[in-house]
Amino acid sequence: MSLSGQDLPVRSIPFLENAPQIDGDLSEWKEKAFHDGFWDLNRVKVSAWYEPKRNRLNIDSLEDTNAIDLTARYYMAWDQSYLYFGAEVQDNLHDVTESNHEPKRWYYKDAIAFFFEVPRDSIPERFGEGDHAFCFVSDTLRPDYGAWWRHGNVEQSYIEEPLPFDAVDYHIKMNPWDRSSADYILEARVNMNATFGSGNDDWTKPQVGDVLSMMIVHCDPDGGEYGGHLLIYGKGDDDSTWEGVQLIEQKASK
Ligand SMILES: [Ca+2]
Ligand SMILES: [Ca+2]
Ligand SMILES: [Ca+2]
Ligand SMILES: [Ca+2]
Repeated sequence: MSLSGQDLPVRSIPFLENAPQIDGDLSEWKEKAFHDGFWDLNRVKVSAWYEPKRNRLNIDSLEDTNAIDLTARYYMAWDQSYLYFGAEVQDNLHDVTESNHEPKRWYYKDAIAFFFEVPRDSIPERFGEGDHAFCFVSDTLRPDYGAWWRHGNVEQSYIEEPLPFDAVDYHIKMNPWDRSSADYILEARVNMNATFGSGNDDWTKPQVGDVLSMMIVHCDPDGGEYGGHLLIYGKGDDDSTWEGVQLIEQKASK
């Protein structure tokens, strides 16, 4: 859906001329990508989508509350085939295991999920047709649930499955700045035709001007139960709370 005038979203995802190497080093594309600074709980608290029940981090009784619990920068870009994702994360505790593990429970582990509705509409839906979440667990072993796909189609909502092997590539690099063994960089790409286009006859290749909805969910349980979450650009699974974002041409080089 193309919008114009006052409906145009504030945020935009730039096109990449050269495909990045998915190797855990974002330097070749991060300045050409969408990014808007560091996010932590204090910044989310003053955002329009802040809700204290969902947006919170676990405070362990033994935790140094002056240390960084979770701070991250997120990057996004696109080309004809892929959406590209990057994140540079400062974290105090690496936590990718849990006692009630199920493949779909990325939200109980250190993980970053990118939610999209394609194309954006104004109908409130919860993982119905057009809603997609691409969820990456910060596990360098890359288990088969490590890159997860929650989505919907005409008949069914909340379809939960691993991202198809040939639709995704990602790399997790731990402790990239020799600061904390829980710090990590995520670099990933997801094929749009294999996900947005899956089972959708109306799907057409992405073009400059296309408008999507998006939200980022960053999970940080740090040894606790479900609860360590930052929700950015949205309020939860209701896609009508997600912010609009437009695909644009490449950023002018500096
Ligand atoms: Ca790279
Ligand atoms: Ca943390
Ligand atoms: Ca919708
Ligand atoms: Ca953590």
